[in-house]
Amino acid sequence: MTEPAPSLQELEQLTAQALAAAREAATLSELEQVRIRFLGRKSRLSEILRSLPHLPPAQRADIGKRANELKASLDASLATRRQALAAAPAPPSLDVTLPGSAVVQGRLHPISQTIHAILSCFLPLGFEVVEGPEAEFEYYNFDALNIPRDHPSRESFDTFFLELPSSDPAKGRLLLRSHTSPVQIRVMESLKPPLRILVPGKVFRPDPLDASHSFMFHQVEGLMVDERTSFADLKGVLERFLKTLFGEATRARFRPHFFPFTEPSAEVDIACASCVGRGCSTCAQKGWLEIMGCGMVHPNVFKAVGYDPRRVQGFAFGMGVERIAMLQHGITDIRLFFENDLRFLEQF
Ligand code: 2U9
Repeated sequence: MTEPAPSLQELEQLTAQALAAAREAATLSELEQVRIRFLGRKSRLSEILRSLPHLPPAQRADIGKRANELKASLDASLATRRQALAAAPAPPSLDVTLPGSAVVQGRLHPISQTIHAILSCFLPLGFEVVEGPEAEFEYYNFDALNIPRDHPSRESFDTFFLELPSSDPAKGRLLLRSHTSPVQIRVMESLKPPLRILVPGKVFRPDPLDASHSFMFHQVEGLMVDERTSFADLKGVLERFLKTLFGEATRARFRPHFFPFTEPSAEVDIACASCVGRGCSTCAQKGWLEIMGCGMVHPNVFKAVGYDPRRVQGFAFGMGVERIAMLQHGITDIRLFFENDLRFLEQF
């Protein structure tokens, strides 16, 4: 390919371009690119210098002189710029003066926070935390807990059956557990007394969804078994728990109740802190708030796990976590916990 004939005008343009590029190079590697572009073997200047012998003698002297001047002045500018860049401190790769980007900090769901608060009340009393499966055999959810097939309280819970073949047909079908109590049965089957355990977890009941009911909620249950565990121990432990969770001024009362798995059984109320017993909307004008249920473990439950009810006694208790979290925070609708609305969750 024949190149265009060089002219003095072209050399002037090249000079201006090359010197500007050398001045503007911001790093040593940019400067090297400038050198290659304007002085390299494939550069226009090298081409011009190579073409000198073929130029008419009249132009050769002028073009040759100007081309060599360009080469010399570009060499000099590159050298000056190279020295300046080498002496300058390297541009910082991290600008510590820039404003930082905020770290979005996560937090525990309010229900998890309340579960932790409940568990930590019992840990100093020697209780340990155990968890178990949410899909449970009928045997553990009902029979071992003294809830026989024809018991009315069984009918209202045995709905969430799983369409899975049971891995142990002798223990019945599989269903979503209606309480965490089957975990205590599993623990007693594998450990000898004495034991003190706490069982937090999700439970499932066929309740229609409204402001105070959900088909899924959380429980914390507890169980203590020893050779001489009495109802006095039960009262002492639960009164300590309620004072630790709700404040030392908290007063509790135990009302007789019925549960199939405990005998005797009681429901536990605390004096309403909002109205101090006078009656208000929080306590439905009763002055007392129902907080939990409890009782002495039924002898049939001990028999089911192979404990001798003449040698050991125990107490058990259970509470709904959402109800307690609602009382702690003044929340009036349980559904808020499960909607994943950050405007709600970020308040806790
Ligand atoms: C075993 C033996 C006994 C657990 C107990 C309660 C009383 C109770 C309710 C509170 C509100 C359930 O979430 S709720 O609706 N629970 O009142 N639970 S005694 O008794 C047991 C558990 C396991 C082996």
